[in-house]
Amino acid sequence: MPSNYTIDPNETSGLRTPAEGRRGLETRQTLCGTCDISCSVVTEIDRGRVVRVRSSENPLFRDNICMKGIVAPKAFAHPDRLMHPLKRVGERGSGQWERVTWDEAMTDIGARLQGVIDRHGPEAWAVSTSQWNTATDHGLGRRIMNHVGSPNWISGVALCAGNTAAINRLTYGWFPFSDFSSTNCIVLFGHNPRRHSWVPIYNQIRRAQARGAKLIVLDPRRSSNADRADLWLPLRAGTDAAMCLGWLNVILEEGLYDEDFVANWTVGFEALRERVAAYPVERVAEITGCDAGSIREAARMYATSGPSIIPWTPITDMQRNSTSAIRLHSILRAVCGNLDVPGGELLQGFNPDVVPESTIEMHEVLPEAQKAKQLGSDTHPAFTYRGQKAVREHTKRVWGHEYANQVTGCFMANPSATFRAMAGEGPYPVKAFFALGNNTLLSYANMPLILKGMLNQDLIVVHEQFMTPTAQLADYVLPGDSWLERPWLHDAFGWASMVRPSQKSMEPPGECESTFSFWKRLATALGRPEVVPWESLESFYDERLVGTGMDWDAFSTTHEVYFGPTAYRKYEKTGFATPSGKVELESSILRDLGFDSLPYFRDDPPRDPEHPLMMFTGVREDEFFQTGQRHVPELRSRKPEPVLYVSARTAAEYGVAEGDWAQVSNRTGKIAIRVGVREAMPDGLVRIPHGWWKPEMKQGLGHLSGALAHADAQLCPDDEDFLDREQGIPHLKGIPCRIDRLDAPPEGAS
Ligand SMILES: Nc1nc2c(c(=O)[nH]1)N[C@H]1C(S)=C(S)[C@@H](COP(=O)(O)OP(=O)(O)OC[C@H]3O[C@@H](n4cnc5c(=O)[nH]c(N)nc54)[C@H](O)[C@@H]3O)O[C@H]1N2
Ligand SMILES: Nc1nc2c(c(=O)[nH]1)N[C@H]1C(S)=C(S)[C@@H](COP(=O)(O)OP(=O)(O)OC[C@H]3O[C@@H](n4cnc5c(=O)[nH]c(N)nc54)[C@H](O)[C@@H]3O)O[C@H]1N2
Ligand code: SF4
Ligand SMILES: [Mo]
Repeated sequence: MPSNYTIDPNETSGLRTPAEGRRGLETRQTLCGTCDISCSVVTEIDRGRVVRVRSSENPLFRDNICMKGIVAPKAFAHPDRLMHPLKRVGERGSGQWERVTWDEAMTDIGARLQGVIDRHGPEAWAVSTSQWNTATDHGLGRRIMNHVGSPNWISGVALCAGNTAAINRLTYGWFPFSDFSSTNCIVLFGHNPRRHSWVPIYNQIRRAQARGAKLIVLDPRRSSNADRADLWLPLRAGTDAAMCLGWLNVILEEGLYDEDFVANWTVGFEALRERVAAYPVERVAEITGCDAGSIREAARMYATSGPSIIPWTPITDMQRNSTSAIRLHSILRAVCGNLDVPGGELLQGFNPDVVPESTIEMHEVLPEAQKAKQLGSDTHPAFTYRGQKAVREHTKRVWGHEYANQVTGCFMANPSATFRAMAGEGPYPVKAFFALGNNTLLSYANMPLILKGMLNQDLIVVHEQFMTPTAQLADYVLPGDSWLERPWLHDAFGWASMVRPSQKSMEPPGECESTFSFWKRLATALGRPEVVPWESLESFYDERLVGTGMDWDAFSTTHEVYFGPTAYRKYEKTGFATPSGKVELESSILRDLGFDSLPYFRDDPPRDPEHPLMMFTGVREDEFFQTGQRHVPELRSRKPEPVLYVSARTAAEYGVAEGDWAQVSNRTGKIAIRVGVREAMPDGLVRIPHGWWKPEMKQGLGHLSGALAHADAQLCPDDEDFLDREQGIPHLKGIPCRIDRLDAPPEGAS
């Protein structure tokens, strides 16, 4: 995710802090890419290899490092690291590979992709990537797809910040980021940063609390941030939208909103008031399971302590009511006067000196007829080209860019619709699938459907560092470099206007290459070398940095962070980038798309007696980033097995105890998992960790290194009842399930 680092507005740019290596070792100023928060770190290099990673000395970034960053040099030097291009020789998923050269691989990939395009049209090519991890894609994948004619790009950002960016734009035209530095009140809707999980945000919250800022946490579980909060509301999982409606009810009824801002800069206030009146606090208390008194207290605290922030949270990105919940956060920010004010929610735009990824992507070359074919845009349009069409001209007017693609999430295909098309159940076939830095099988809902879709492909290409379950099903597995082995220009994905360089620390091992190089090779293999004209990442950066007056070399050796002076309340001059030019409390865009123009709460489907428990996936484990790192002994030894959490009473009720093996199942699938009894869990709720597979277990179809037995995606449904209406993203925060004790441990258990 883009960095929510808070910057003193009086500074202009943070010049590099000199970093001394131990024993005179060479150092590089780098951004850790092991997870998606990109901590500023220093690498120490001995005889061409990174031997140590430590946090930057710069006061802006000091102490931002976790165990995954520290262990990265060992993790990337692991003997299982993919070093050479591999071509499948047996049946798909048989685990039989032949080593080939990059040139052989790319020539064949180009020809086979062209064959799919010739047979089925360019829309038959889908790509799934994680901009977070690969980090050097820089929009080049979109650029090639746009030139070739495919709109079917999906990403993990559909469940994480990318979709939030798209939904925020519906209300006020841009996705703001929170100013922790001078805020008086922080509200965490579930979000739970820790010492080893997005440590920069953890540190910012702690610093804000130390200078007196209030903290409100909404979490069904007594999380570590709940423990340190001024107010903790243990709401029922999946009820965040109802909670926000209750807060608004209090805020509007008690007149705690910013009347001037509402009068001058919003539309739809009366309609909102009417909607909110349908959610009196008593009703909200019933829905959320929180007492009415603390709901009122929290609403008042947020509205009256200002400036207050509701930092982006992934929790409401993954709910049945996600669009309403995200809109409600936006509406709370706006009516309480927190937009674009110091200590509030900053709307920054792109850095004017640096060419943004949105420009690189060239969405303007994809014909409207191809945009219209984007999968899912007919049923769940919110973050597709169709859903975002109405903000295009206004974004151009206010932010200077028609296709501003914040957090890469504003013009995506719908993942579930894409997997259905891959499985032959869509409006047209998808027959070629590329995954770059994304363990697709495990990283969306409904793994059985994704598997079916992958088995129905004519061509699968995976660019990876390790032989993941997804890679095991590919026709070609291509070895990716790591963040230690490439330069990187981090433009905060258009979320903030801050730009940071990361220097290359060492040469990639074997034949590992960057995604930049992959896309450049693909453009050439498709007979379109002019689409990626830059010779190297460095020359590409030289061009993007022209407006700074520096080339990459000068920029990366002198700057650790680059930003301009912060201006506030810019909307007073430009208006907001919405059709009305105001904050749309009632959304004209959603109305025109055929949806409710006001936020609402849709309750769970009726309980199913076969599956009496509720589960949510998440609560990231400190040791791993998403589906990664299970191969790293230093980390895995701390957490050898997946573990669910339940309360003591729920464990007793279902006949399981701490350390037992259990089966968790529902109508989508089943997994085997160890039981952990935790006081912090409410009764009846089960927490399932994300992304489990075991690299040491048997590879290939039928096994997939334990992913079939352990991945949370086996339990996440994506039928309509469990999809958000407007975006079509899956509900991962309130899925029915049951727990049964297993008499014997599953295969591969330690
Ligand atoms: N079922 C389910 N799905 C989810 C979630 C969930 O909780 N449950 N969480 C969602 C969230 S919050 C997010 S952010 C997304 C995350 O989705 P992603 O960020 O795509 O994460 P992963 O799918 O774990 O894939 C990362 C893969 O990239 C590889 N990799 C790492 N660095 C590089 C690199 O530099 N180059 C290349 N080529 N490969 C690299 C790693 O080995 C790993 O296999 O998933 C979302 N999907
Ligand atoms: N070590 C480590 N750090 C990571 C990651 C990792 O994989 N490992 N992943 C990174 C990524 S991509 C992301 S998106 C973040 C995610 O990290 P967080 O935002 O912290 O999300 P989770 O850890 O999934 O869950 C946070 C809290 O949400 C609560 N919760 C569950 N359901 C609900 C609900 O319906 N409503 C509310 N209000 N709360 C609920 C849970 O009890 C939990 O305490 O972590 C990032 N940091
Ligand atoms: S939190 Fe850890 S893994 Fe993530 S960027 Fe920072 S050091 Fe790297
Ligand atoms: Mo995420």
